[in-house]
Amino acid sequence: MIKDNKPSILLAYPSCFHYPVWMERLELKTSQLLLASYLAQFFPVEYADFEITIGRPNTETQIRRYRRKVRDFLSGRDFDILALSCWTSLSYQATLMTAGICRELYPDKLIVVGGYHPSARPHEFITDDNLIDYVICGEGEIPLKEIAEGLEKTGRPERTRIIKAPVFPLDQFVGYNWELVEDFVRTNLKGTLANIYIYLSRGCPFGCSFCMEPLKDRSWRAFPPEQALAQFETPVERYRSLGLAVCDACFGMRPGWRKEFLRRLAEMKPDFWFIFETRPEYIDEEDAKLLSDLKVEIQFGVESCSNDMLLLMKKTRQPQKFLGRFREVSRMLSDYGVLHRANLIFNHPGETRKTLGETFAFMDKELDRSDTYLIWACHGYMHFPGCELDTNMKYYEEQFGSRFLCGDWWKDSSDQYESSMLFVPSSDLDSDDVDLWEKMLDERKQKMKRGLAQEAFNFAAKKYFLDWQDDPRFEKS
Ligand code: B12
Ligand code: SF4
Repeated sequence: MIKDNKPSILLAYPSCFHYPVWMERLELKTSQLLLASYLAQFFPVEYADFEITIGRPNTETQIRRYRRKVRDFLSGRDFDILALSCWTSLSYQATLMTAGICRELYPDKLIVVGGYHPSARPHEFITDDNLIDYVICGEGEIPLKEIAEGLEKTGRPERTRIIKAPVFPLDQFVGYNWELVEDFVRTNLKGTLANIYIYLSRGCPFGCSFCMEPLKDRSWRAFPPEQALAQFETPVERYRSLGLAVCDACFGMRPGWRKEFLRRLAEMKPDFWFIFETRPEYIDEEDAKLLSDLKVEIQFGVESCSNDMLLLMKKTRQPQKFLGRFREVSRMLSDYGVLHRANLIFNHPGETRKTLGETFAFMDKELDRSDTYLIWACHGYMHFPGCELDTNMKYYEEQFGSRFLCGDWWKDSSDQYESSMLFVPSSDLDSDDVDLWEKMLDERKQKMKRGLAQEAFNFAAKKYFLDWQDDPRFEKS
């Protein structure tokens, strides 16, 4: 029975199946906490995360155990709405299984799903038995509130309804309510969070081909700088965190906001690591100076150093300018001793030997320098649904001979990490040449170590390239 027209919401992350254990990340799901913090103003909300409490099942036996544990958890639990966060496509199978268990136990309870996969593929949640009541595409705050408010009157809809969420407006932003996860962190994570991932803004005006962000509202909305900094205080003190990563899609897009935020951050002199990802256009010398006294790592989504690839990736309309800016900013950050990382995606559809050559030629110029603070983070393209590339596969197949061999991998029981990369970027990089980028990268491994300043080398050896710790240059501290 719903009490005082305030249905209680169980907001759960169902975990993911068939994802390699070595990729295990047990971070707190802060986007889910942010959603819970908003809803908790109006309704009783419980936060659950089966990835942390049950694990990531990979085998049939582990999945049977998962089913049993979820059933035990839901049995006799007091909630009116089960809200499942199918945050990425990796959680598709776990979401359907958890919804199924809930339905077996409680034919009348409302089940809602939201997150990136439902936003990308809402129809995949429509089943013959109308297992799920609402599928929310986009930001969940407003639709969930409206659904909960109407529940007593309307009950379960006859058929699954797909709802396109309106943009969540800035004037309704609320800060993180850490009380909602206090028991959870104490019971399941020994009361500590070594790294905290936090969101201070939403929205990104760009439309990169491989990214799902453009499916959400593109308008940039941020907590005012003072309020943004206040979000750190509780978790850092309470959970003895060593690092705080701002995970915004487009950190610091507005110069006025960024400058005030960084000035206040510098005044705060935090003793934790501060990590954020941004674009080279959004860092200037004034920012670098402010950051130079802090423990900071800036990550740049450079993606490729080939003009053709950057255009194809829709990263920028002016690739030469973009790369020139990155080079300039990176050298300036090295001069100020600020650690920074360039993220590159290799084998994006359309990649050829020529574009690989262009990227490595750009890298070589930077690798020939000494005492740098630039770390290269290189990864092969992973195909996730919902981005431009996913809707335009035919174009890439016809234009470049790309071959998407992964199918709907999120429905399979093979290793989903490997499956999402089953893919040929172009007819030029088919067969044995699919791995050419890895070979070209291997040839540069020594240079990647040698060019780094001592501090940057130690940092990279501790965080990214653990085998570098065997290098005589590594200094333990
Ligand atoms: C930050 C981030 C991370 C952080 C997460 C930190 C954390 N603890 O929260 C880290 C680095 C750990 C990460 C890891 C991965 N990520 Co990531 N990540 C992002 C990123 C940049 C930002 C998301 C954001 O801005 N959130 C802001 C908050 C406020 O919004 P939100 O998360 O979208 O949540 C809202 C809605 O989704 C919705 N919602 C969420 N849950 C629910 C539940 C219900 C019931 C409802 C109604 C609504 C709802 O409401 C929320 C509030 O408005 C996105 C997008 C991008 N630009 O690249 C990718 C993105 C989500 N990541 C992606 C991927 C693929 C991954 C990895 C698989 C990468 C990898 N190879 O390992 C892993 C998987 C991690 C996992 N555990 O499953 C993909 C997912 C694509 C897909 N189709 O599934 C994205 C979209 C990037 C892309 N390629 O387009 N990621
Ligand atoms: S990759 Fe970054 S810049 Fe590009 S659309 Fe996604 S969030 Fe925006």
